[in-house]
Amino acid sequence: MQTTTIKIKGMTCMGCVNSIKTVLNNLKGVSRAEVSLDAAQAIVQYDPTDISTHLLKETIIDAGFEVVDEDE
Ligand SMILES: [Cu+2]
Repeated sequence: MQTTTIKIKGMTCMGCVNSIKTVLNNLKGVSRAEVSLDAAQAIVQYDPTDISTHLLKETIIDAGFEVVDEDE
C-alpha cells in the first residue's frame, strides 16, 4: 500500500469534496481517500499493483477538477 498527495484546483464547497472522495473511493485499488477543501488536496492510499497515480489524477480531472502537477 502506498500513499500519495494530489493537489487539486477547483474545489469550492463540500459537494466538490464529496464528489471527488466518492469517485476515488470507487476505484479498484484505492483503500482510502481523504479530500480536504482547505488544503486543496487529496490524500489517497492505494495499491500500486491495481492502480497508478496517473489514473488517480485522470479520475479527478474527469470529475471536472484540475490537478496541479508536481514531480513525483
Ligand atoms: Cu462544490
